[in-house]
Amino acid sequence: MLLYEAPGSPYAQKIKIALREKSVPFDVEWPDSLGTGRTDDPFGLANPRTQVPMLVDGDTRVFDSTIILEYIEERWPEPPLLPRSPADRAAARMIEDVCDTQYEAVTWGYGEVTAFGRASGELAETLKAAAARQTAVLQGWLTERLGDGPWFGGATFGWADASVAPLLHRSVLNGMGPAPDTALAAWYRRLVERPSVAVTFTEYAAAASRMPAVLEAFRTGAKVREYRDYRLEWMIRSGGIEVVLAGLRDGTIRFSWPHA
Ligand SMILES: N[C@@H](CCC(=O)N[C@@H](CS)C(=O)NCC(=O)O)C(=O)O
Repeated sequence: MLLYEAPGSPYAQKIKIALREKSVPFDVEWPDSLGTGRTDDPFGLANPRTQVPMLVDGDTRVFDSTIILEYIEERWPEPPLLPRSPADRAAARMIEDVCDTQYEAVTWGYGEVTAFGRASGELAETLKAAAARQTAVLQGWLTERLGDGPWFGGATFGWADASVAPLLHRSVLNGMGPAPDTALAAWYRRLVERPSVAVTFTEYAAAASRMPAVLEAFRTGAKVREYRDYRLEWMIRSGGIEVVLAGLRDGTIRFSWPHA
């Protein structure tokens, strides 16, 4: 089984954590064409959206991390990542959805400023301040959902924990982690001890050595950043419409498939 991924992708990390929790062996490939929108290689031919993660299981090809997570849960039911009761299952899925949409967009937007250099001076400060405010709101919401339990699903690690993990980790690395005396901070300390998570985060850290080449590919135009749905909205609502307009003018921003 093959997982197309990028080690820094929180969506891919969620899937790797889930596969490791279920002890399912898999190979990974970071497609060279990622970020180009090209559809003429095996990755692009199998997934016209040209987004990672994408799972190849024999003849089955699955894109979108939520659909992949559902596929994994149904194909390898043990140990289950979703809780049993309909209400608890809905709670887990809501946490995943908030992480995949609102929370991911905040961490991505912060990276557009700090790693990809999309803004400088006052605009950069405005965007970073928006990211900090929104991160605090989202972490407050997650803290309420966590309650007193060791994990989001209660006594056992599961679906919601795998979904929150990559994003809270990114916030911590960005200096926007939860205050040390909070339940969310205690959850994070438990989380990083978990083997499925520790390996996944180690792979993310190791990929830092490849980031200069990736950034250079975006600088030269070999790759073009995809501004899709929540990410585009984040940039505009946080005060960065100039970033979007400049990116469109200069050809350093593209939208999602279909490109016609
Ligand atoms: N909704 C998708 C989003 C996946 C996504 O946006 N992945 C990013 C990497 S974090 C990607 O592959 N972007 C394509 C590109 O930048 O060209 C999912 O949950 O899998």
